[in-house]
Amino acid sequence: MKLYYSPGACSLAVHIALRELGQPFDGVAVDLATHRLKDGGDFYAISPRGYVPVLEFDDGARHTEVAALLQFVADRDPAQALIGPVGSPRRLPVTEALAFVATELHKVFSPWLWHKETADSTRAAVRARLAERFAELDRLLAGQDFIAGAYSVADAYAFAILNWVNFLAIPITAYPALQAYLARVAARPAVQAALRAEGLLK
Ligand SMILES: N[C@@H](CCC(=O)N[C@@H](CS)C(=O)NCC(=O)O)C(=O)O
Repeated sequence: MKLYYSPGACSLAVHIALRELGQPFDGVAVDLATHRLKDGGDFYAISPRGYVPVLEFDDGARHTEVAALLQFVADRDPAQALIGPVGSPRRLPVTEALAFVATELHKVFSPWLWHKETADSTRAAVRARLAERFAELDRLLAGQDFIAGAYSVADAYAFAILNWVNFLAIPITAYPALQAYLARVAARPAVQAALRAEGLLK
């Protein structure tokens, strides 16, 4: 299995999940500025939208979408420890949180705050919406350690996206529980290993 990723991008979520569960994979780095692989290959030939992450299977099948890939990776663990069995009381909060992260965090940050051409008014509106979501998460995480109760693939996703505050210099000191949460997730050995493998940690 191959994971096409770009350092620090949303693909980090899938990378973390694979490492959390000890699932073997080959990482293939993509330069998102040029949409080229290290060997010069055209990433659009692999991912027509030009997006990471892509999981490629040994039979050549390729699949995308962070929330779907995380469910797939978590379900390959016989214990389903990072998601819970279908229909279980654990599963709904985890899949609910995956959808929340995808639509209320990931696609609020991206593409708006990553593109120079985004108008200042749009940038301000996006930051205001994110501030509301950060405040909501801060309230939630003041009462529990992880976003859906016990640590789950939703935390891998939330961490990958919320970690962008560091790249975008968005202060989060007003959200101490959220800050503590990010530190808690970052300290996990699998997260450290993924960050290191992506060149984001020395
Ligand atoms: N809906 C997709 C979005 C993936 C996405 O936004 N990927 C970004 C990196 S976080 C990307 O590859 N952007 C490259 C581009 O816009 O050309 C998913 O959830 O996987």
